Amino acid sequence: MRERRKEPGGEEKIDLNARMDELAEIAGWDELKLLGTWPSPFVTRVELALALKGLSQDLVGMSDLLLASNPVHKKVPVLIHNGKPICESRIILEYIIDEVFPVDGAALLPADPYDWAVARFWAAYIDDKAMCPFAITHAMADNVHAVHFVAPWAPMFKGKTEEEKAEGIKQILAAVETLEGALKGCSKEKPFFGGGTVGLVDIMLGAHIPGVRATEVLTGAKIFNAAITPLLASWTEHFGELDAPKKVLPDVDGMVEYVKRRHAQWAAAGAAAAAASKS
Ligand SMILES: N[C@@H](CCC(=O)N[C@@H](CS)C(=O)NCC(=O)O)C(=O)O
Repeated sequence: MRERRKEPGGEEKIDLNARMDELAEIAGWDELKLLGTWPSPFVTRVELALALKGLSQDLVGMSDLLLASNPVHKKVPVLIHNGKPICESRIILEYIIDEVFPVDGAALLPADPYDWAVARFWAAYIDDKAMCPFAITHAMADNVHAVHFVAPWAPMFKGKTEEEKAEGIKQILAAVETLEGALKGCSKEKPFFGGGTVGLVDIMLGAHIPGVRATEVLTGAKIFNAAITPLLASWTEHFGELDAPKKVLPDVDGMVEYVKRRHAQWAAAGAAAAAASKS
């Protein structure tokens, strides 16, 4: 609301900050809409960043709006900020963190440019090399679902032999050990990759915690193992105690059920396709 105050004995004075807020409200500058699906870790990242910034948004499911907003990849998340779409979770995080809401809530990127570069390096490592228990590919047109994995998770789930699966697990554990080293370097003996508070890397990796836990339940493999990666094990605990993850992270049991259901659907679809090709 516009606030006016009077100078003692003077004219009515306009409070400029309140006026800016009022204009933003009229122009809809702060309208946020998040296109996403449960339990996508990429969507969860954005929800985490928004929650950590104290921002709220409407979550909108996959629809024609997705095709219109992200015609290149047709993937969620898409953040629509005042009618303008921003695609790709890491880019959305940087937009939320750096570009548009830099002073709201906690700082999520380090002030020091070198630390910032290091944080971005590990954010890319998580996406490109280390993490993605599963990502759901949703073919919008015919509603056929398939799944694609980020190496080295494919052999773990899709390996045809026990040796192939064991090799997948070995590669995942090697990536997790690399992340243990990253945490040691970035945290400077504090609990998070961001130091005393969570930052970009914590959000990127934190969104995968439920998927990792669900994978542990489904495969019996211990991925965040306190005996091998103690820093990451205590990081998951500290992270899970924060309000934003408590509010936003999907629950592990629900995820396990979801993956089982999806796997059954894909198996049935595969069997039906094989039968059709024989007839
Ligand atoms: N690199 C993308 C990955 C997003 C992604 O894979 N999203 C999945 C859901 S987990 C999706 O929308 N898939 C739809 C499709 O592939 O058709 C990001 O970081 O935003």
